[in-house]
Amino acid sequence: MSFTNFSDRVITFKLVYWGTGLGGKTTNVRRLLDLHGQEQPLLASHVQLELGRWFPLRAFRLRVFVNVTPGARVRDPSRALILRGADGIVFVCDSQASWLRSNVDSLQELDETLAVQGRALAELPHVVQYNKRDTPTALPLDRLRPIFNRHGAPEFMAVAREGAGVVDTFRAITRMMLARAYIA
Ligand SMILES: Nc1nc2c(ncn2[C@@H]2O[C@H](COP(=O)(O)OP(=O)(O)OP(=O)(O)O)[C@@H](O)[C@H]2O)c(=O)[nH]1
Ligand SMILES: [Mg+2]
Repeated sequence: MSFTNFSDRVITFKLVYWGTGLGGKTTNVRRLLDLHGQEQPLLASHVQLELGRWFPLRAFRLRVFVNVTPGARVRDPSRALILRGADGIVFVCDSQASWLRSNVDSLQELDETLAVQGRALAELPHVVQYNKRDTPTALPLDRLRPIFNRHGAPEFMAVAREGAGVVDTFRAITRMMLARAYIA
């Protein structure tokens, strides 16, 4: 849940990158740290990005706690803990054909974990990132979209390793979280 500190004039969000193991979640976050001139921790699983002031809430500085879920196949209860109270979710889909099943499992686990927490993806700010578009077996968007973007969320193609699509993805979800913070 976003938190507004009126005396310091900072709005804080919790953002979660969710997706299959090796899909490129940590690569996204490391790129974001570089772009914001922040140092790279050993593990970039839980980092804090200082964004400055964004239109239209110029009176406040934005701070985003970015959390990356460990994506290994085995179910890990820490993923539920990380997800709890998220203001926004980036679902990172590995576009490679051989990863289709893994992506499906990951999305199903996201749905189930949210349900246990009394929430649903359809009602949460979220975006879908189709990563690894540079790989030879990357599936066409028409194939991936019906499976991984059932709620018509903003979606982005990415080659996170080269930085492509990383910022667009992050800006979109941050705008959605910001809008939710003062509208809803
Ligand atoms: N070809 C290609 N490789 C990528 C891309 N993005 C990330 N990778 C590589 O994919 C591997 C896994 O990336 P990570 O960012 O560690 O993936 P992750 O989702 O954090 O994985 P877990 O921490 O295991 O859940 C690394 O070797 C990255 O360099 C991409 O767009 N294209
Ligand atoms: Mg990782």
